[in-house]
Amino acid sequence: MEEGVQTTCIRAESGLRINMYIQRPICDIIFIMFHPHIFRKPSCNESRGYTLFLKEDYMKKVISFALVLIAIFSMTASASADSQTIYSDTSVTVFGPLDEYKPINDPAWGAAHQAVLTWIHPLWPALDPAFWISNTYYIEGNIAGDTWRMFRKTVDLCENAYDISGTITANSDNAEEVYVNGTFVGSEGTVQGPADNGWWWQTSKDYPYEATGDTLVFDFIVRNYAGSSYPESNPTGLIFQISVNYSCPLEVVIDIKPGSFPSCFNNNGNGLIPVAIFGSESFDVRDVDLSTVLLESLPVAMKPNGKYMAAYQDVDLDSYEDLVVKFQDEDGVFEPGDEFATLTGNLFDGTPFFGVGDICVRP
Ligand SMILES: [Ca+2]
Ligand SMILES: [Ca+2]
Ligand SMILES: [Ca+2]
Ligand SMILES: [Ca+2]
Repeated sequence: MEEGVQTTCIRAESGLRINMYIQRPICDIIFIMFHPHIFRKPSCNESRGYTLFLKEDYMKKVISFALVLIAIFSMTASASADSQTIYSDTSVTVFGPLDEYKPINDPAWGAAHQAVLTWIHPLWPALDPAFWISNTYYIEGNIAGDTWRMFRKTVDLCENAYDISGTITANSDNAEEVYVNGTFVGSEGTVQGPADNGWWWQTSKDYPYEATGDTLVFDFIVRNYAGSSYPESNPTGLIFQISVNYSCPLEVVIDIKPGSFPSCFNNNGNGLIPVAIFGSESFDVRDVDLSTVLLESLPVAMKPNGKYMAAYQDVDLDSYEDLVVKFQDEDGVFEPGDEFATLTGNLFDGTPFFGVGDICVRP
């Protein structure tokens, strides 16, 4: 991804949609500022950019604000490659302690709390710039027996992220189990069963993982072995570094029922829904593999002769060829009240893409 802010504004009939390639903290600030005016939750992603969907009555104000933003952040913002590195800090949530082992998501873990920086044993190895964290600075309460804590870090990637993999490097006092999106990926020390009192806190362990999903949830169950009642002689904590490598699909511009707004159709389980997929300088619609295109779960409809209902034409007269595909509506795919539908597909080279368009479903 090239440096700088790349901004495109698309005037959807129902409002304004702005894509900006900006850094995550800026994205978060914008979301807070515009929250009452956003009609679709934005995706904050450094590599894919930030997509705002704004209500119609707010469009004019936003246009001027967007221009200011471009001026400000074109100096500082840079899009990253599709990778992130996450370090343990106080953004992690923590559950427990419990005095017995429970699996992740067990109701016994109770409410989540923010992690705090914990007292650091002088012999614990560092993993800069990650922090040793726990639920309290000093270990508390029932330290005559073993205790278990669960730590959770949630990482947003992008819509329809794919090819997700990375390595979790973690260390804990005394033993940990590691999960990604609920799947066990490894452990060090004995988290369940009799404690073996190995000095597992001396060493970090690497946990390679692969995953699917727009969001990754990393869970760590950490067991502190029973020890003396003096907090500084039997501390507990977790430290980790997580690399995440992933790819994001191309986002393309579509118009469901091209040229008409609202884009209404009857929810009667029959009839054809046309969708325009707009080409651009960087997106040649002839690269689209029609056999992979779906509107939600609907494939492109076929003609009696076995060919796809698809036509190449310049719908918006911008001199770039567009692709109009038709979908046969089916019961249960759309419901009255649905406001958006997502079109997905692959290019012939396997690159996935998606686009979101407004819909209006007549009962
Ligand atoms: Ca360890
Ligand atoms: Ca300990
Ligand atoms: Ca439309
Ligand atoms: Ca066009």
